[in-house]
Amino acid sequence: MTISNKPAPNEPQLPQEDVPESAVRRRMLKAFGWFSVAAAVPFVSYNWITRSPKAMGMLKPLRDVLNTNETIARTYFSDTHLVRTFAVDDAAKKARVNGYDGLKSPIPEDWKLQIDVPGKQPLALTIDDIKALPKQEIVYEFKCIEGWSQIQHWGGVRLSDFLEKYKLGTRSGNAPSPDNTDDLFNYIGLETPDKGYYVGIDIESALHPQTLLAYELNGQPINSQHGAPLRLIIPVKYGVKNLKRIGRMFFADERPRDFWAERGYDYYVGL
Ligand SMILES: Nc1nc2c(c(=O)[nH]1)N[C@H]1C(S)=C(S)[C@@H](COP(=O)(O)O)O[C@H]1N2
Ligand SMILES: [Mo]
Repeated sequence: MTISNKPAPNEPQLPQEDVPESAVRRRMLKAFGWFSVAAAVPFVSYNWITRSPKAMGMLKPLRDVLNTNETIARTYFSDTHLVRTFAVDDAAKKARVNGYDGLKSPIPEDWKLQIDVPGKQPLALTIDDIKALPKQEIVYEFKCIEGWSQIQHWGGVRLSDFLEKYKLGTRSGNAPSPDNTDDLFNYIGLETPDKGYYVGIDIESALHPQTLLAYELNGQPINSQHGAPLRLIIPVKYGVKNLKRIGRMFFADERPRDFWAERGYDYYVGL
C-alpha cells in the first residue's frame, strides 16, 4: 500500500483499492438512495402510526412501545434481580388478610389444580402432586397497592420448577428453556375455582426464581382466607397479582383478563 492511497482524515473511508469512476458514481447513487430512504422514514412511520388500528385506547404502535418498556423491566430466568429477603424471625406472626373475591364459596372438596395445555388433554393435579416438588421458602416484604406492607414467610414450590416438571408454558410442549424464549407463551392466566378473581402474569415474572405456588404460611398449611390450598406468591409484583385459591392455570400470548386491570389498575403492577 502506498502513502497516496491513504485517505485524508476527513475523507470517507473507501476501500484501499483502485476504484474505477463508474463504480464511484454507483456508490454515490447508492448512498443517495439510502439517504432518501432515511429521509422518508418519518413520513412513513407517521402514516403507519395514524392508520394502525387502535388497541386498548392507544394507537397500536405506541402501545407496543410501552409494552417494550415492560420487556426491559423483565429479565428471563434471571437470578440477578432478586427481591430482598429477611430472616424467618422477622416475619409477622399474624399475616394481614386482604381481598375475598373468589373466596366467598367454600373450597371445592374435590379441589385440583386444573391446567389447560394447548393441544392436549387438561391436567388436574392434587396438592400432593405439587408438594412432591422441591420445597422453597421465602421471607420478604409483601406489598399491597393500598399502601400497606408486611414481612411474610411463605413456603411452596417454585413456579418455574413446576412448569419445568410438567413441561408447561411453551408452544412446543418442552420444558421452558432460557435458550429458547421464543417458545414461551407470553402470559400465564390464573383464576379461582369460581372465577370470582383472576389475574394475568407475564411469563418472565412467572419464571422469576422467587415466584412460588405457595401452600404454607409461617410453616403451616395456608388457611382459607390466605388462599388455601394453593396460591400464587409473586414477590416482584404488588399483592393484587398474588392470587389466592388457584383453581385453573392457562397459557396465552394475549393478556389474560385481570380483575384489577379491568378496574383501572396497571396491568403489569411490578415493583
Ligand atoms: N382470590 C383472591 N386473591 C387475592 C385477592 C382477592 O380479593 N381474591 N386480593 C389480592 C390482594 S389486593 C392482596 S393485597 C393479597 C392479600 O393477600 P393476603 O390476604 O394473604 O394478605 O391477595 C391478593 N389475592
Ligand atoms: Mo392488595
